[in-house]
Amino acid sequence: MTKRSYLTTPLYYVNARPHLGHSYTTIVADVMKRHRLQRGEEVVFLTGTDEHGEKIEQMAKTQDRPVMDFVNEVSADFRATWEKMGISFDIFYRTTQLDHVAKVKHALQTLKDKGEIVFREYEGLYCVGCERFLTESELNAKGLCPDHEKKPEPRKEANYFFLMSKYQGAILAHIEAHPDFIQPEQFKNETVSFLKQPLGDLCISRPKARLTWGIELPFDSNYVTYVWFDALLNYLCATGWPENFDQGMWSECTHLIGKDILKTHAIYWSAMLLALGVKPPKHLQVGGFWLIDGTKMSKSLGNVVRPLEMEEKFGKDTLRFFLLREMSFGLDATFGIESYVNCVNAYLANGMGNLVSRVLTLCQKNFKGSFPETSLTDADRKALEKRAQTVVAWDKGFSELKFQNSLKAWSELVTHVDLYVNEMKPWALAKDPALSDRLQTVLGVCLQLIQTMAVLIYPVLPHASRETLQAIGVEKDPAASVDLALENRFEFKVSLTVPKLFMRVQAPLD
Ligand code: ME8
Repeated sequence: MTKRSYLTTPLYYVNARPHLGHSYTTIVADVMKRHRLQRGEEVVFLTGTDEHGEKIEQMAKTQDRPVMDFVNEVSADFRATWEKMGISFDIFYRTTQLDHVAKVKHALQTLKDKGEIVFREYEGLYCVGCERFLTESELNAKGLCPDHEKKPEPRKEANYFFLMSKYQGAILAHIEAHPDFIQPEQFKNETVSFLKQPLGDLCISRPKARLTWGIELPFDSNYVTYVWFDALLNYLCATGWPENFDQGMWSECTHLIGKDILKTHAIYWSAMLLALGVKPPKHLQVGGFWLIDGTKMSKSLGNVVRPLEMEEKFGKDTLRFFLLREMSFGLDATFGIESYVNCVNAYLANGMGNLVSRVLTLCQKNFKGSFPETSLTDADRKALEKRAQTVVAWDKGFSELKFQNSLKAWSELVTHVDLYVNEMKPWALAKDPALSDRLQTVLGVCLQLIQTMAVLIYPVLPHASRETLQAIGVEKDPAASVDLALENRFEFKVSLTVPKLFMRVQAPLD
């Protein structure tokens, strides 16, 4: 039976335009999807936008625009950015879509009926500037709101609470019973230590007096739903829950997120699911932050890098390669144009691009289209062994979320072909007509190795992969099956034009 899986990114807030931080998580999901498709799996990939809440309402107000117009525009920008970057999402989910709103209300009513949601007075320190309650630890040394330099006022507000604290033990037990639920390990440990402290209940409503841009509570029209309670449900609703719940799809669900939203996913979401009688997702895979000058790249800090601009400047798919090569999944990494430029030049322009053009130029002059398997020498067979080894190392990297290791193994294959060419000196063989057969074999081995290199890299560099295969006359689609990577071929119709895969680039001077 075909293995099915379900991959999700966070739903991004529409109070800012897509930046490099968002694209990292989205690219990782896309690369994982393409990798799985090549291995015969069916994959549903969900991304989308989170469109309710105070931040968004405020942002629309500052621009003096109707909130719905504003969220439509920014959501469309996210969608268009991912489309232009070749992100192969299947579902683009918006929390303002009507079916979502209805399902969130259904979830709320179900939990209310089960006694999992209660009405309580809440007393705390309220900052009018922030429009929210602050905790003691958020205040500065003078006891003021650090953003507004004002003393927050004690206020009583009645709200609805989801009895999350009840699930503390059950979440811990789930984590223990499923050691690969939260990955990498450090985030599992962080969650466990957080769960060793007392866990409070979750306030899931906002009075309409201070927020209207949200989903109205089905049991009290004076309130709207807290944005996280609304947004997290997207993952489940997209599987057809509740009426057409595709349990198979849900049971193979992986959420890819950044570490900033670990608590909401590992704890709030797990508790919500357990209360609804649904198992938590199979995996929560947590990435680190892209930093600029030592701080997190974020819209509020204004230090953002736009993904499309990067691709336009440095070449198609180069951002995908760079982000996966540069960041060890789960740890922070620093974004720098210099390292981007070095990476493109070293691995793509001088690496893959140069190799393909070197071998193809030699083939155009000297390759007659085929070579017999029997002509392979021990040295050739040894050189070809690297293909299977690279496939194993590549897949191991993916299964351990160590994309860097996969890309390192792949770059070693590129270097390996270069060394094989240097050693076999096809240009010297070409000078002696008596060595013409040997020359065919040497070039044929290079083409077989290039075939492997192109098929393997497909999830990360889909364009360069297809162009390379086309140029060596391999008509099969690398997206369809990874078996093509190790398919032995003794005939290649090399194209008459050498593809220019990657240009050498320079960092802008400014
Ligand atoms: O949190 N480095 O949305 P959001 C790496 N709407 N990843 C980054 C990043 C950076 N500098 N900046 C952002 C929300 N990200 C909620 C989610 S889900 C039901 C609701 C990525 O727009 C990373 O994946 O703030 C992070 O978790 C996400 O964007 C936060 O996006």
